[in-house]
Amino acid sequence: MSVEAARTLVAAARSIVVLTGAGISAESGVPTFRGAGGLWRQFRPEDLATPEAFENDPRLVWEWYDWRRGLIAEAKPNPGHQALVELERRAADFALVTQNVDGLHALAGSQAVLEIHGSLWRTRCGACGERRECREAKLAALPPLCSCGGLLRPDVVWFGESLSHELLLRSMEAVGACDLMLVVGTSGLVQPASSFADAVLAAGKPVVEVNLDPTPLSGRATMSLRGPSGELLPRLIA
Ligand code: BJW
Ligand code: ZN
Repeated sequence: MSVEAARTLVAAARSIVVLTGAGISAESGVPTFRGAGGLWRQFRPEDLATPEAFENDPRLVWEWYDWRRGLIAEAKPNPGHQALVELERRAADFALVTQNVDGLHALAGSQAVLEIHGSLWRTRCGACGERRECREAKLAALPPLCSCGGLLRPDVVWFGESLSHELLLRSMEAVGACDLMLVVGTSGLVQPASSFADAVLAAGKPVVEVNLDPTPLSGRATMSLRGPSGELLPRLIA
C-alpha cells in the first residue's frame, strides 16, 4: 500500500485518533515487549507485570522498573513522535491514545495524550492511593515507601488490572467520534486497546496501520504500511 494514498486519507480527515504502542519508541532505544529483542523474550510477564507478582516480591518488580526507568530516562523522542505533534497541530480534532508508559509523546510536545496503561514516571501508594510524579531515574531505596508508610508501586496497568475508567471512556469517545484512526507500532494483542480499531472499521471509517511487521490488524485495516514509524510517520504528514 502506498504512503501517498495513506497521506491523502490523513490529509482529508477532520477528526483523527492515533493509537500507539511500544514500536513507536523503538527507534528511541526503548525495548518493545514482544518480538526480537522484546522484554518478554527475557522476562516473564507473570513475574513482573501482574498485581500478584508485586504482592509476592515488590523488590524484584521495582528492580525491573528501576532498570527500565534508568534506560528510558536517557531516551529522546524520535521523528515518529515528532510527526504526531505536527499532526495534532494541523487536525481540527485530535486524540493520541498511547499504551506506552515512557512519557515520550509528552516530551515531544503532544498535548492531548491519553496514557491508558499509566506512566513509569508516577508512583501510587497501595495504602492511601496517592499518586505522585516521580522523575528520579534511580530510586534510593527499593521498594519505595509513601509518607503514610504504605508501599509505593509504579502507576502502570498490569495484566488483569482494569484501566482507568475515565481514560477508557475518553478514549472510546474519541474512537467513536473520529473519521480516521492511525494505529502505530503495536502488536495489537493486548485488550482493550486492540479492539479500538475494530470499532472504527465497524463505523465504516478508515484505519491506517504503521508497523514494521504484519499484525492481526493488518488484513482488516484499510491500509497497512510496513516500515519503521520514525520514517513512515513524517512521510505520512509531509
Ligand atoms: C515497530 C517498530 C518500529 C517495532 N516502527 N513498528 C487471560 C488472563 C488474564 C487477562 C486476560 C486474559 N485474556 C485477555 C486478558 C486481558 C489482558 C490481555 O489483553 N491479555 C492478552 C495478552 C491475552 N488485558 C488486561 O489484563 C488489561 N486489563 C483488562 O483487560 O482489564 C479487564 C480484565 C481483567 C481481568 C481479566 C480480563 C479482563 C490490562 C493490560 C495491561 C498491559 N500492561 C502492559 C505493561 C504496562 C506497564 C509496563 O510497561 O511495564 O502494557 S503489558 C505490555 O503490552 C504493555 C504494552 O502497553 C502492551 C501492548 O504492547 P505493545 O505496545 O503492542 O508492544 P509489543 O511489543 O507487543 O508490540 C510492538 C509492535 O511494534 C510490534 O508489532 C512490532 O512489529 C512493532 N515495531 N519496532 C513501527 N520502529
Ligand atoms: Zn500512602
